[in-house]
Amino acid sequence: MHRSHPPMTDPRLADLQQSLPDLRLKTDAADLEHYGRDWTRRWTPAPLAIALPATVDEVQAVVRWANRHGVAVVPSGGRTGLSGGAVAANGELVLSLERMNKVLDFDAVDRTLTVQAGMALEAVQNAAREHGLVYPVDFGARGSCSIGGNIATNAGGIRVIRYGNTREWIAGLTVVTGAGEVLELNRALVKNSSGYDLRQLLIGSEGTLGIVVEAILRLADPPPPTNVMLLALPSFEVLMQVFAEFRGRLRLEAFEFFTDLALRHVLAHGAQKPLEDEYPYYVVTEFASDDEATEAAAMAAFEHCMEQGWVADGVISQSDAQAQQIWRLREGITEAVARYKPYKNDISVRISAMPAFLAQTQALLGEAYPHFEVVWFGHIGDGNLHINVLKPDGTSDAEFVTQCEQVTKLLAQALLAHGGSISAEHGIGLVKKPYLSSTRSAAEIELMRGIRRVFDPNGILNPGKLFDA
Ligand code: FAD
Ligand code: 2HG
Ligand code: ZN
Repeated sequence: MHRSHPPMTDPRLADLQQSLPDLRLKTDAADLEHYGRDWTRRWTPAPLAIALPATVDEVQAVVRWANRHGVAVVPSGGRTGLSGGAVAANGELVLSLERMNKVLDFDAVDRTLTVQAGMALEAVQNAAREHGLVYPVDFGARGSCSIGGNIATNAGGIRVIRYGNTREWIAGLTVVTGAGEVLELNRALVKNSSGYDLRQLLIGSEGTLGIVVEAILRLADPPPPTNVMLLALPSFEVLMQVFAEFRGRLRLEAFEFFTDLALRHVLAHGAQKPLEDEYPYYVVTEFASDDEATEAAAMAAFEHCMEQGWVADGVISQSDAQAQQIWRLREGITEAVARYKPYKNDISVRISAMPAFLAQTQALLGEAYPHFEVVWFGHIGDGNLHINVLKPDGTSDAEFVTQCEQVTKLLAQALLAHGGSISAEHGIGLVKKPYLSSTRSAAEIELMRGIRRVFDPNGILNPGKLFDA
């Protein structure tokens, strides 16, 4: 087996290598660059080194070493995060879970899959399928994001409307806290009324309380056969009416939206044009369709929306390949706009507050960004909008971010007024840290700080992320 043991000039690393001779460490410049950044690409990577443990014991030993030397540790999954949570730009040790990527157990009675945290989401989905069940959390980064990262951000995705967020599917967790203790949380119990549920506290904690090393995942029955429909809408105002109509008649698996500008970028990136004409707004919806009655209900919903003038055109998938083509229009947006270094907003309000919030936000952004391309899309059925502002050629990165942050302040105020959230599913990380108080009260943030001190008394886990200590 090939193993690289780079010369450890830093005495702290020399100590780590000496106390854990089998631990894989990387310090090459290319590795520091690769593992030091996530999808945000805003910060210059500058980690001390990358540790790639293979066992829980190694993770624990690394955390104890970090406490002894006062070295910050950045837990790292697939680094597909969009909020800078896995960025290491200040001499931290990146602790990558990528070698801990195996299925540990399947239990047919409990209907659970126990996995190591570095396993990719797609590999988890495939493993569940091998047992005739599904792990239903799903989104575009499935091939490269890790289950540990999903848990640390409480990831959402395209099927939340039916299955909820990652939180719903975690039956148990093994974590190494910032203090270096190993905790086994909930152990797959269905009922457990024995005090604080620390498992839930760890979910969405963005690597600031503990390192998730293993997870027991609940699995679901496979969904019934589904159909996918693309709907073209003449205006934003009718979006929620179309949603109500489809939700009222069908068992929805997904209800997603995007604008014509999003579509143009995805088409320019290689997707196939779905409809003859162009329209300002589009919806992709997937719904159970396993008999004539559900097919008739889908047609009735479509026809009703056409009669009302809420839908102008549409197409329904006739094959799996066509369903995938339709999904590509929605799922391909993030990759298609990546070259414009977008400034991303990931916001949510209660579904019932969506129409009023949409109207206010459209007006606000129309005024604030007259010269920027703004790509709107998202999980509208969950009250979650992604607003990507594209950087124009010729504007420097710093100037662009400064301008966008002015607008985010206004957006944060609107969210505060509507009781919404500045981060629906991507996490706070570094990107949204200045706006946390638009979503959480001062008292809540102070309690979170206190909790962090209990789990991580020396503040070694992901310092500077989520909030400042
Ligand atoms: P990373 O980026 O490596 O890390 C994210 C955070 O988790 C960091 O704070 C990190 O320190 C922490 N962390 C990572 N692993 C661990 C661990 N084992 N223990 C403790 N902390 C850990 N997100 C959605 O919610 N819904 C979507 O629909 C969605 N679609 C996306 C589509 C694309 C194309 C891309 C690029 C991203 C998308 N994302 C989406 C964002 C991202 O994929 C998710 O946030 C994902 O959960 C991150 O997983 P990761 O393994 O890449 O985490
Ligand atoms: C999605 O829903 C992801 O496609 C990514 O959450 C959103 O790129 C984004 O802003
Ligand atoms: Zn999303």
